[in-house]
Amino acid sequence: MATKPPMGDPVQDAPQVAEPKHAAAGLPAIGHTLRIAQQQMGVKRTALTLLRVNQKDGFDCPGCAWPEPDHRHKAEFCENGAKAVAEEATLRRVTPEFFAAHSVADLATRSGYWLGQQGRLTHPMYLPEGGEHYEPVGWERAFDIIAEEISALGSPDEAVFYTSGRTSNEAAFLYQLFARELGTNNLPDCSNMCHESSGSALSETIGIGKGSVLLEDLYKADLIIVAGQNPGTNHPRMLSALEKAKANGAQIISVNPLPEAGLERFKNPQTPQGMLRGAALTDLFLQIRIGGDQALFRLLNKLILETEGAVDEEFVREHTHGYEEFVAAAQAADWDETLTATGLTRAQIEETLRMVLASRRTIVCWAMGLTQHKHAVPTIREVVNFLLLRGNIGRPGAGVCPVRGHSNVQGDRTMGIFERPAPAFLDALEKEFGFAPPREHGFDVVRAIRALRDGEAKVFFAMGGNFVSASPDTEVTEAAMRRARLTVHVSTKLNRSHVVTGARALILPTLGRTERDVQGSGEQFVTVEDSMGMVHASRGRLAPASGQLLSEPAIVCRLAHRVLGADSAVPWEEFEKDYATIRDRIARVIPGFEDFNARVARPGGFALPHAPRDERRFPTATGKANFTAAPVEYPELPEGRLLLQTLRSHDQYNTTIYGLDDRYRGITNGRRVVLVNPQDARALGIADGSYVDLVSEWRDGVERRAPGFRVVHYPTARGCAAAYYPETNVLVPLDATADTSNTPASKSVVVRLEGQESPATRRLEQSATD
Ligand SMILES: Nc1nc2c(c(=O)[nH]1)N[C@H]1C(S)=C(S)[C@@H](COP(=O)(O)OP(=O)(O)OC[C@H]3O[C@@H](n4cnc5c(=O)[nH]c(N)nc54)[C@H](O)[C@@H]3O)O[C@H]1N2
Ligand SMILES: Nc1nc2c(c(=O)[nH]1)N[C@H]1C(S)=C(S)[C@@H](COP(=O)(O)OP(=O)(O)OC[C@H]3O[C@@H](n4cnc5c(=O)[nH]c(N)nc54)[C@H](O)[C@@H]3O)O[C@H]1N2
Ligand code: SF4
Ligand SMILES: [Mo]
Repeated sequence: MATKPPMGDPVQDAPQVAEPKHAAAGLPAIGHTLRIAQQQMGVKRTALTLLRVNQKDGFDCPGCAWPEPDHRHKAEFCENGAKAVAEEATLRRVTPEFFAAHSVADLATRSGYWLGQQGRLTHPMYLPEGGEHYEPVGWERAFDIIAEEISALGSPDEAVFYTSGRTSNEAAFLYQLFARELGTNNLPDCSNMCHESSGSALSETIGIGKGSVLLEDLYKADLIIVAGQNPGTNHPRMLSALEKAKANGAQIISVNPLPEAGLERFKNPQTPQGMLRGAALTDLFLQIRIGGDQALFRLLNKLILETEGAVDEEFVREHTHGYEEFVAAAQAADWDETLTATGLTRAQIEETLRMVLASRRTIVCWAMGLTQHKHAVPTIREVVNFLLLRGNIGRPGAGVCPVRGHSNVQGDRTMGIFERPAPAFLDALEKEFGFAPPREHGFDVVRAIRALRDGEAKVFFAMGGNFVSASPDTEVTEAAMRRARLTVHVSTKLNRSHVVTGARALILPTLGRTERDVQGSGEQFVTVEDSMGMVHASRGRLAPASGQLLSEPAIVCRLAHRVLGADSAVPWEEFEKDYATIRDRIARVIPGFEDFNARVARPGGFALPHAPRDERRFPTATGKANFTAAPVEYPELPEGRLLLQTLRSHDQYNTTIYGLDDRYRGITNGRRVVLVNPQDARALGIADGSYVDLVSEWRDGVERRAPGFRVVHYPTARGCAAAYYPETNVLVPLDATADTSNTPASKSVVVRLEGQESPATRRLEQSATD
């Protein structure tokens, strides 16, 4: 059986390169949206479906977690939202006949792109021990198999329950309830690889692991700093919000090793002027070296402290703790060290300071460019220090804005998908349901992989996602997965995690967001929480992709009922019949959801409480907002090496590949590219267009290699390189994680580039010798 992750088809993957773009959206985006959507759905279904995205009576966009504005247009979606919808609402199907025609070994040689392109899963499928093909299986038999393997475990802690961020609040609440009633907190989720560093840093410093701004705050800000985020691709409608903020007088600083097209200029497809000229968004671009952000904010903090009247002393006195220690650390910040760490000039930092001091209301937005580093948590804490100094938390137009990834990743966490649940949450569960939930912490993603690798976990269950492709150290993760007794995936689409299996495996096909969900009590809706803590309903309208699909809540209810049996303290059958009964329980267990059913019935939903934002109250251990004073860190780069960040192209949603283009970066028809600064490339003797292997260097001495990448000379910061995830996950060592949050450090991988002939030459040579 093939164990190596597939390289992608070399014929298909033949990257071409043109000049990067300097503006995002506009007419080409609309054409591109419709083309992709129509290929998957046809013309009529495209029109009907897209008109329902993000409408108050429609479904929540399955793309990112960016919030919807209160006043909605007819077309309330972006290009990448449309692609996410098309991916789910596709008319292509993966049927039992498909699995009969393709063995698991065959599927394991296909690229992730190919697997995803096959369409929606239609039937529960079972791979028996020693089997070569998945076979159709009835739902009841599938639940029996899971129950069999779970009851054979020495302890419930030998099972792992992963969640991706698309799962609804209702399904997530039931899923964690099941895991905990079974007796484990092994609830790793995609957040562990994503914004965990933000959650860690924010809970400690402001007392809640979520952002403190609402959409209106962006419109009131004087200064918005966007650090480590590429909204043009990953949160496209954030550009409309930034455009509006600018029209209201805000200035924007972007901090990024790459000049990202969307942040440079935005052509709003919803206005005629926008389509033509577009608006310049970034006022100041700080082309920072990878991992230099903590040093940058530390020096800015020192400079603020040195400026007469710049500190909001009243706020510091009334609301914060740890100031003296922080001041001492900030005073030690050093210009030379900061210039080295950031690659910026003195003039750029002075200009930044001028803009910071001119602003009375400042917001910092960030995403994976800050969270996926060894020192991600202290970096984000330094951002908090920066905002606290000038009282920029808990008043309009100011605050922290970690921009979340998956459309309900924040809601899943609110519902208790967390391997380290707060005691108060467990107490509330215990009181409501009358069983004693386990108190020991469970496995996060990295620990779950180790446990599977070491034979300590034997059953792996995933509520969505694509664990083996999204996780670091692909070869280690795949080997770990293959040691499991049973792997189970609740999924909409085929992906690599279905073909790298334990001894037995199940695929449980489920409804997507776009689809109608009818249960015993009639048609159901679910709820989601966006990146700004707004909760609202999502109601699918399309007929399900197949008559065999069960909803995620139904799958959990039936599984729990089967595994826990009559002893269960939870009315699983009632929950399956009527999701309003689940919401009644959520209302009693989770603060902020009081009267949930009534409030979510209102169009647009409601905002969850956020003490720092609403009342300037900081529910931390000290009862105040905490300044922190960690030592400044930045990555060290050995001679002749580059620091590689692994990021998203414009045509992908995490491990789902929509197409082979990255339009704004000028790359088409291929994904195996590595972007290198031309001066670095010259110094290393690597020509534009040449082919290299990426070899990662880590202290364990294991060679991790990703072969066959085309070098693209690209204006990234010096010493830095960029290549797409998930092809490069093979390079990210399992043990290379962020301190405190344990998030894989997938934005700072030390690599060397090793020369190689181009695949075309290799093919020619091969045919000459054949
Ligand atoms: N279309 C689409 N939308 C998505 C996704 C998708 O795959 N496709 N994924 C969703 C998910 S789950 C998430 S988490 C978000 C991800 O959203 P992003 O975080 O925007 O995604 P990345 O592509 O990882 O981009 C990271 C950005 O940080 C920059 N960066 C890298 N290292 C550093 C650094 O050290 N410092 C600074 N200042 N910048 C740095 C990179 O150049 C890049 O611009 O998007 C969500 N939305
Ligand atoms: N090197 C590197 N690795 C990374 C990152 C990086 O920047 N660099 N980013 C990390 C981040 S931020 C994240 S969030 C993770 C993402 O990790 P995951 O969330 O595990 O991965 P996705 O690719 O989003 O999952 C896609 C799969 O979800 C399933 N799916 C889609 N919709 C639904 C649904 O409604 N219900 C169910 N049950 N299944 C559904 C489909 O089968 C699809 O194949 O990857 C992380 N990995
Ligand atoms: S910005 Fe995000 S949530 Fe909004 S339409 Fe686009 S992909 Fe969907
Ligand atoms: Mo994410």
